[in-house]
Amino acid sequence: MTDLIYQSIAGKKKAGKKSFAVLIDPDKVNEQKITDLLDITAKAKVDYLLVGGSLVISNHLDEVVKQIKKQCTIPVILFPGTPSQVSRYADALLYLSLISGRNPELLIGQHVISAPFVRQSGLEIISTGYMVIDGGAPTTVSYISNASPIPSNKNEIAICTAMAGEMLGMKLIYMDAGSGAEQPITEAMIAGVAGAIDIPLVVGGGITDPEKAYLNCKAGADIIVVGNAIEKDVSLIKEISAAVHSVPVRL
Ligand code: 1GP
Repeated sequence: MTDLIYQSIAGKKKAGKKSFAVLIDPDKVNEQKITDLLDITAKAKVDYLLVGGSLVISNHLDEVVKQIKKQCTIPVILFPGTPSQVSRYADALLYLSLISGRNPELLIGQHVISAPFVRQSGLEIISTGYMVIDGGAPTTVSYISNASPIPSNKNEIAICTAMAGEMLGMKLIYMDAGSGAEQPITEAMIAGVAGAIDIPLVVGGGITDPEKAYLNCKAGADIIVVGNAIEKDVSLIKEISAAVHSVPVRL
């Protein structure tokens, strides 16, 4: 098993470079949509494609990933909401443990069940401390996970949770306000968490414009993830990517 994707993520962080990841929900795409999306993502110099969702109903994950791999060279990272969302055709998988929740199934239970076939997939596994932050409205992830999100103004809880995740050996922290969140994560919380950990920080949920993406990066996010907003307006891909990549390098 290689760790090329993680090396690229960690290398960019070390160089002070910010990255932009587009989230593709397999339920919301067909062949034509993927082709159109990939054309735009390649031109916009998107760094990563995340594939997954908290509730994937369709069963064409393999086909979606295969098509993406055939049509572009951007690394494909699985972002699975359930253990069944594994495709060996991807480049890597975020092995998410919901460290902000207190549901043992999502902390370790489902990992135990899925461990043999995750290993068998040969995918690069990126151990990820997944933290759900209250985004102002109940989202699929908070309902499905049956776990309360961290209140949006409790920065110290987020900071301590991320620190614990890092000390437990996780390689990434992913702070998520949930897809379509009404309020994205505050810059104050992002800055607090980024200042408390050395591992790369991924931020997503409810980011709908380039300004917010830029400010999140300045606050300390290393990778910005956007899904919902670009499903509605694909022209945002170019704008958000340009904003993320324009953040001055700070070592
Ligand atoms: C959700 O962080 C991702 O898990 C992206 O959220 O769909 O709101 O961009 P949006």
